[in-house]
Amino acid sequence: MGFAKTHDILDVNSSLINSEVKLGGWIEDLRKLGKMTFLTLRDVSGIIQVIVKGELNDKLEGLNRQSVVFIKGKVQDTKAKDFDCEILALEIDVLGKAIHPLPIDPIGRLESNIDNRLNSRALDMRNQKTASIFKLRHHVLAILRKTLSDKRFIEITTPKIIGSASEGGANLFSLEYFGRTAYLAQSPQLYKEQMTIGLERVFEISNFYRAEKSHTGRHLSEFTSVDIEAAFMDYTDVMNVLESLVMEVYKFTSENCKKEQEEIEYEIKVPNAPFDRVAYSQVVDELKSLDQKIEFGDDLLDSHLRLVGEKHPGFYFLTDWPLKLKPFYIREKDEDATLSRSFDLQYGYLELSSGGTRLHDPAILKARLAEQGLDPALFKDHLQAFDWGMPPHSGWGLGLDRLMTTLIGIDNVREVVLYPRDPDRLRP
Ligand code: AMO
Repeated sequence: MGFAKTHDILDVNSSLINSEVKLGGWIEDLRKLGKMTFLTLRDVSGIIQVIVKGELNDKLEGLNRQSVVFIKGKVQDTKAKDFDCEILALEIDVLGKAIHPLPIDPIGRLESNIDNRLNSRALDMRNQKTASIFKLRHHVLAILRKTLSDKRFIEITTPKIIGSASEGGANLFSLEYFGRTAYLAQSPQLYKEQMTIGLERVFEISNFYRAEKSHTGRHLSEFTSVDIEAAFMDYTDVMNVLESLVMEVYKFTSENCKKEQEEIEYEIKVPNAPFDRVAYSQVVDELKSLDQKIEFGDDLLDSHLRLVGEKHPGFYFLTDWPLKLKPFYIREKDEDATLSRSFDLQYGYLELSSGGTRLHDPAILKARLAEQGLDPALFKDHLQAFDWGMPPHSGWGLGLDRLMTTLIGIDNVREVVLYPRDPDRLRP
């Protein structure tokens, strides 16, 4: 009979009664009642009841749930209260058998732990809860791309295999590259900055790599980063871009992804804007008033951020960090050179993004590299662009996986990543 569908199940409704349709999908349930079988068939779009009568039942003999079948049938009225119509099967082809026992129950009736689900991720995707998370992720990516394009940002793709450390950090994976050592990029930082000299406003949505031995719900060795860089913008301008992107993501998914919200049993609530802007110095004062041992210039520890997050739940910007805590490319504040034009976007205790205004004067940038103990010679390729008319520019990097966890109210990034990579997980 072939396997070209005439419809996705979502598009089969009572307006098609008496028409013939060809559907392909997976058997979610099989109930035999005498000479008749009630089969529920699921595809990516929905679920429908199929009635199998007479000799056609032989095709179902010994067939397990979750096997993939192709069914030609006639649309008819139904007595089943959950369905608008049903299919009377005319022909059935079994296209692929599911061998039982399956490693997890994809219907989700029997709860499986996250490790078992990740080990069988493709099967887990038939669980409507899991599928809905990835459909939501798809919509988030689409709305991010659309919103940035509307703001005239140009999408770029920078190399992931690089010849030297892009940000000077130690958390790089190295690999053998035709007899030399190469590294996996930890961020597109230097490339996106360089692109502002020709494209002005750029963005990238790609995976990046961090060799950190972190075992938390928010760290992965491979994560998806949304990055922007914009010429002629200051850090406050790119904060506004970030805020409007987050708002668009929440508004779009809350209004347009009702079915997904039902499946994950979570209602997406649009946050209030503008987000608070809280200076680092204010946070230090707040922590001191809570008897925390912290001085201006100290980095915020996890325990600090938990307390700050209790005081500032939801989205807020943490701004104006001490310059010495920031990477070499961040610019100081004119009125106080110990402070930087930088910010993190926080969701309670969770850091979602960091960014700032960059240094665009090559002499100051070289001096800053040296101050931070980095060898300017290693940044030769990058620094040359600063002699070709480098505009003032600002940008940020946003952890997409972390943003997804806030959107759907969970606390483990592994739930929103297809095949997460962490120090313990390299397969499947
Ligand atoms: P930063 O290192 O703060 O900044 O990273 C930006 C954002 O990326 C996400 N992120 C991670 N998510 C999951 N697992 C990880 N291991 C991980 N590491 C980072 C976080 C974080 O806020 N170049 C700068 C950005 C810029 O200034 O443009 C940078 O990479 O959500």
